[in-house]
Amino acid sequence: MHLDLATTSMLAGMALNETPALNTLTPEEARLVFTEINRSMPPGPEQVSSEDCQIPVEGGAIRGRILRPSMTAKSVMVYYHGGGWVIGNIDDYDAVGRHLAETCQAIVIMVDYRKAPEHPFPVPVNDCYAALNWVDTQRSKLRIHDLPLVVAGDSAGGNLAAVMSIKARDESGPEIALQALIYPVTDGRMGAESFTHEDKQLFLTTEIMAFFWDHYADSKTRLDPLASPALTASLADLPPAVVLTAEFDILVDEGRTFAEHLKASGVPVSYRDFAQQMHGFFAMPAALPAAGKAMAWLAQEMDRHLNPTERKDVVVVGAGFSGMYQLHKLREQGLNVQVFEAGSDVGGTWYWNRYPGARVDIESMAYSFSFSDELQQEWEWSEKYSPQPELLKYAQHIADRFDLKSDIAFDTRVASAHFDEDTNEWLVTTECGRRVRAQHLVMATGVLSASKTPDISGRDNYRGETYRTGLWPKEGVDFTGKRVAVIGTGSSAVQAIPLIAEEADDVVVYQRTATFTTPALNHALNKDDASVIKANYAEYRAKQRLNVLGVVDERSLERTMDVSAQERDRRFKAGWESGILPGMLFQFADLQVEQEANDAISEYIRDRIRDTVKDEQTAQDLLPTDYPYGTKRPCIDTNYYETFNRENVSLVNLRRTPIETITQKGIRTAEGEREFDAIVYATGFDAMTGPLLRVDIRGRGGVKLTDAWNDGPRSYLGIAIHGFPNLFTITGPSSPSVLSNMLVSIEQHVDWVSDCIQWMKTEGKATIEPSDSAEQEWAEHTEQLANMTLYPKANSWYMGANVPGKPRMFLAYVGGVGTYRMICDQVAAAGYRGFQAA
Ligand code: NA7
Repeated sequence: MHLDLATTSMLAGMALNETPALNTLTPEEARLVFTEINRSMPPGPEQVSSEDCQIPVEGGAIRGRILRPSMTAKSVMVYYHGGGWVIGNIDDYDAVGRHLAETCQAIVIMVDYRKAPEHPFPVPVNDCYAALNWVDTQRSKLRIHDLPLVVAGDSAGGNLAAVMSIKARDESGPEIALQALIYPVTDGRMGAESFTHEDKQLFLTTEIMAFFWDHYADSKTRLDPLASPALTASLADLPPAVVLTAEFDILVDEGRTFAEHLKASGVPVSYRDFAQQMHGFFAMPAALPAAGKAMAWLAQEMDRHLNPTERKDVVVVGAGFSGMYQLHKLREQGLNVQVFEAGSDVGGTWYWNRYPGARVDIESMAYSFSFSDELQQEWEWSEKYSPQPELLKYAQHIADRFDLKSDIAFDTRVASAHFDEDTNEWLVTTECGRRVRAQHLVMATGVLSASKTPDISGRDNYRGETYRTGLWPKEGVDFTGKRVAVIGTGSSAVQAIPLIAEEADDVVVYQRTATFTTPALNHALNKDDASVIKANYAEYRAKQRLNVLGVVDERSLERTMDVSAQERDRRFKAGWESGILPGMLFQFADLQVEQEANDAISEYIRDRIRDTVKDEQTAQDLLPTDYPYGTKRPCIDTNYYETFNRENVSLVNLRRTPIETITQKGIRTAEGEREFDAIVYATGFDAMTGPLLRVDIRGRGGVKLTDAWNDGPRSYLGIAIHGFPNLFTITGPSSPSVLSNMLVSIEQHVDWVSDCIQWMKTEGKATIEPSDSAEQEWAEHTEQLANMTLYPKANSWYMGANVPGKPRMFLAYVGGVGTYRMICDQVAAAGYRGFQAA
């Protein structure tokens, strides 16, 4: 016999204390012993409020206790305590009631029914039924209004709860939404095989059970179905049931058989036998960890029965480009998909980032979907780099064109996603309480969607207008005539500052780290140029897919220091004048690998800053000097450096004069306070992991993703996570993701995930997840590659360095989009090598 360790030591303690067997005592003595045992246990959660009441019953009144949980209650549970109808009372069970209230989020009403032998059957039954009716008729007085009614109990209390369900059905009594039966007594004949097992005679022995029955009902009356519910003619039309038994309990067979009969009668039943547990374990929540687990299971099953859930094949979180394409693709495979989106419309990044100047920094002809030739032929971009409103229109066009909106729930943020091992499904719950079960969960939550709360002291003091680039107001902002502070100088600020400066009276830029940016040379897109690409789009897309960054330009294979200084300058100039993001980086093969090569290109860019910015100190402050070019996300801009030549723009170098605090009127540094009408936080995102970790995701064994990723994100291919079956992350950490043209990476991931889901369907697989070792190998591979580059030299969001306390590691795959695609394809072709499917 393998009894749970905590239970074993508890039994040993009872033996040491020479706790007498209850059947050797009088009922009064047995009650005292039982009270003593309970008194030795710690009390239940204090935050539960408690109020005693009198419940009228035939010939008098009995005590009741109303225990209210600290959070909003989801049900009202009338609880009948155990004790063989002879012993126990609501004081003995106070801790149990409190734990139940908190765990199950229920208002628990404990009923102190009268006990045998003074009050044999049917008095306890009648008391319990009177209490049930009383609760139901006093709903408004008890402030329980429309909450679903649950009857619950353990042992003899489980018997009473089962009997209440039958009585309420037969007498058209209160509507019971659920019966929770904890190792219930169901059959007065005591004939189940488990009664004969030596190793099940713990805490409750056959002799003690006989002692209880003898006091409760004589040999004839105990066969009444209201004493032995197992003998009820029909169990049909009873409320859904949650039945729990303990492995080493003489009642295990009675409970299991009753659950089976309920099920066979068409009653929805959740049944679980708790391994290594003895009778009574559930009522010892403070002493036995298993009791906590059993209560959590009960809460989960209550939830399942009380709150109807919808059933889908796949839940997709997010309706940006990834979520939209994922929906389209899976629908084409005949699957039933539900998408949840926090915003009021599609578009993701392009829905939220509406700040002035927001635009894509990969050419639009490249940063667009290839999956539909009609779409890519018919859609017309107006500029080389499309502005945010046009990108949003593109997203809306796709939603309409492929009729996606009917399966997207907008304004709906997903709160949690828990994997249910019993059904191999994800239970997804939204903040507004919608619940959907689905075999697969696709997190299409984006990589730069969790706007970082700026970690600057005094932020809440400020009385002026406050804006965050990543959460920009839909109606836009008019800065005319205003004094504006911009904090941050990443890509968003680089795009926004020149336009804010054109509007505002005065702009002060607070810079912590100077940025490298090169001219975007944006222009209206020439129709003929677009037509040339469109005529050869298939070839163009094929090139993108195999390119390092997912674009069409090729990286030179030459090393920087192998050419003359003149040739280097010529190439750097060509890069500077190319007007594209990789224009500089693709000039040589080793710019992101060799420090000397990088020094050369970094210095070239610094020279251009010196050339452009007239004020010497400002120019000096704008020079990025403490990280290699390209190791923080390089920017491309329109008039960024030139903007610092404007009269109304100034720069504060926070390395010299850090922000001391935000004040009511502005910002104070060591050089004094400056007042502003508006502060714009362009302070970035909790990148890559933030969007995933802000959802309460729990995998096998209830393991939280936040715990699994405590030391940094781990996944296989950036797509799937060990311990989190059937969960897919589009452009997740340790995939090329932010180091690539996102649209190319999104299409590749969505195609791969869709194929995988199709494969599972064809092969009849219920689950798929990567093995621990495959994940480990991928982590080592990605780390090795990153360490071969200069990336780890920068305190960048690529390294998680912009969020205090975030583990430092390189968050993307640097091996290139093409190589990565080949690896993913090979994994699939080899029958999903590294994955375990069952
Ligand atoms: P980024 O690139 O993370 O830029 C954020 C900027 O805000 C950066 O200059 C930060 O300086 C600065 N920052 C962050 N916190 C502070 C505090 N507390 N004080 C002062 N300055 C601060 O975000 P973006 O939105 O510009 O761009 C994100 C990506 O979107 C971009 O790379 C493109 O891929 C699209 P730091 O460098 O941390 O010293």
